[in-house]
Amino acid sequence: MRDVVMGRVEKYLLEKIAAEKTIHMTLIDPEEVTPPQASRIASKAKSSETSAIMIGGSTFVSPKHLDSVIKAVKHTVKIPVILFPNNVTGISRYADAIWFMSLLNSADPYFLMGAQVLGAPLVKKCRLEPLPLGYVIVGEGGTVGVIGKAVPIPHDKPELAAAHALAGQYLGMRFIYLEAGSGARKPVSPEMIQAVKHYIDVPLIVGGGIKTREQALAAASAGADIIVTGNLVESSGVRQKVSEIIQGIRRFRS
Ligand code: 1GP
Repeated sequence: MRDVVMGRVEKYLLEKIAAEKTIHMTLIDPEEVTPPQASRIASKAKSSETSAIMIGGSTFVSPKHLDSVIKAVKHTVKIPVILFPNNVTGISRYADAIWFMSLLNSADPYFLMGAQVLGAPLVKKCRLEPLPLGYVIVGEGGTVGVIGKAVPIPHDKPELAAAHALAGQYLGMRFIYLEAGSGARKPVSPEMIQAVKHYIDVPLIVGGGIKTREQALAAASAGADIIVTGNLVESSGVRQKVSEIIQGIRRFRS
């Protein structure tokens, strides 16, 4: 049997988390930007010390546009570009890696294993590094909750989130993502992050509705290994806004 070798991006993420405790990633929704805009956002986020760029959204974007956005970002920054696909159409050979994810609380088998079966051969053909991820939707769930036919976990049921996350880890997923939905009014609570973190050993990603330094500090202090922000970079002042989130994370580090 061939050993599963850890890829370059996973190694980079694990080393960064080990060195910095909590890291930040910037999510760019290709539907919301032109390639030059994506490139500017990536450059500013990088200068504010974001660790990687994630690219994906909840609805459809043309493969050609997705390719152009990724190429523009790759041309501008040297940090990893990781696909965050909502479907098979979210795959592009120009990225470095892909969150190879299953929506653990979807009621639709397509989002648990159907899309993955269709996408896996393409991921291999594109030589993308797959990062096995258990994705769990919490609270309002937002657009992704509707598209993914999720049964979102209520904010006041941290033990349910922990059970989902642990099941994901036991199935071999090497990252768990607690998602409150892009633009969520209420981000994942520190109590839920803490409960999940207590159960699992793999890195925990938290995103959805995080907009302030204090929210970033609360998520990092509760145990988030990776904090993702997306909406924040869709308006002006990207550098300042990402810097504030990273200041929150730093306050936790120190
Ligand atoms: C969405 O978790 C990400 O998938 C980021 O959410 O856009 O609210 O920052 P925001």
